[in-house]
Amino acid sequence: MQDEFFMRRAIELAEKGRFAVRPNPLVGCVLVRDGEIIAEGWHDHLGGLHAEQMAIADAEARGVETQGSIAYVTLEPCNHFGRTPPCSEALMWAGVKKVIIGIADPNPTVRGGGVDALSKEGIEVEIGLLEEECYAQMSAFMHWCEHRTPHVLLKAATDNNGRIDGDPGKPAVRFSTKKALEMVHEIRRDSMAIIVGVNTVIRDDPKLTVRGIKSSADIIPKRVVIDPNNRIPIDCQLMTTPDAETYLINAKKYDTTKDKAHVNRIVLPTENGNIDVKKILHCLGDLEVQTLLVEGGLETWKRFLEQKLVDSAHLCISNIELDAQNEDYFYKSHLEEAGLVLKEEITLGNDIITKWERN
Ligand code: AOF
Ligand code: ZN
Repeated sequence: MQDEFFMRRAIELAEKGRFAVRPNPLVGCVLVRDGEIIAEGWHDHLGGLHAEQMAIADAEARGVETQGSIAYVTLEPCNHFGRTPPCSEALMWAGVKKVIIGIADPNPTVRGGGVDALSKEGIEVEIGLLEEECYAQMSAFMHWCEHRTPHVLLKAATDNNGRIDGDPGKPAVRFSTKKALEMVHEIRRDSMAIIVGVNTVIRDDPKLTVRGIKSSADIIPKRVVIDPNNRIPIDCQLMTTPDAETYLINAKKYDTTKDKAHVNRIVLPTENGNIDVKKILHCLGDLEVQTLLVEGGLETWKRFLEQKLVDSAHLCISNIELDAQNEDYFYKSHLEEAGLVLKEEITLGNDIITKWERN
């Protein structure tokens, strides 16, 4: 029970690095002696100390002896020289007698190495304490290590008939509550990239930035447009505002002399005029994008859903009626057919937000 208490504290500490460490995982560590926490650490920002090293430095700074202590760490200590020297060595050097680990590190560059290196030095190692909680906290990193593609979240908003668009040039759906709009920006902030089809850019000229909520300049999501035939208007917000990197997925090389510095182009092959979304996911995975938000429109949602590439979805149904001339509809059944299951339903004023997960 005591062990769980200490690991829970390590998980709590890891949370302090949320958004600032990606694409690295959230990791926390406590050093314990005689049943008491003597030092704490967490991975605080990309390129910063790893959790174990911060905990050791914390002890040193306060003149606390680490010899003979037990380390509780949410992720297997690394055993490689990356942005920082190996944590396995730091733990040995600190004289830790035992290391209790939440979950093994599936990153191919460090896999298994940490546990082996510690065991070889005669340090006792236990693995798997509160593994599920540790996994959940690092799920984006874990998913990416396993598949080398991002976790895909689809976000759609409709009126109460399932219509998705009203007047062009205005936001697709005017949510009836401020909280619902804030949720949209929260899921943008939680994503490392946001993808739309070029038709959405032509129609709505979105900025695809995080606004109106607490955020950080370090975590600006990339903006990605599927645009095989280079139809993007040169004067649209994505092309003219350098607020975030913009990536255009094209089917061939185009003249880029008019592109601003924040615009990047990626050329991918087409099949029947379409770029395979699976290839886009691989490409984004190579750019270390671990979480992708699919914002629309209908064509783009369908392409991801048809290939069963959507891992979770948020569908907001607002109690309003959009322009009756519009014929684009999106229903819960689209999600069900793609293997998604309803997990949660939240009512915010006149908006109903449903949350879906892959079964
Ligand atoms: C640890 N403790 O606190 C973290 C670990 O780029 P680097 O050098 O920071 O290394 C990143 C990799 O190290 C990351 O992909 C993951 O495998 C592991 N993260 N390991 O021992 C930590 N954040
Ligand atoms: Zn490390």
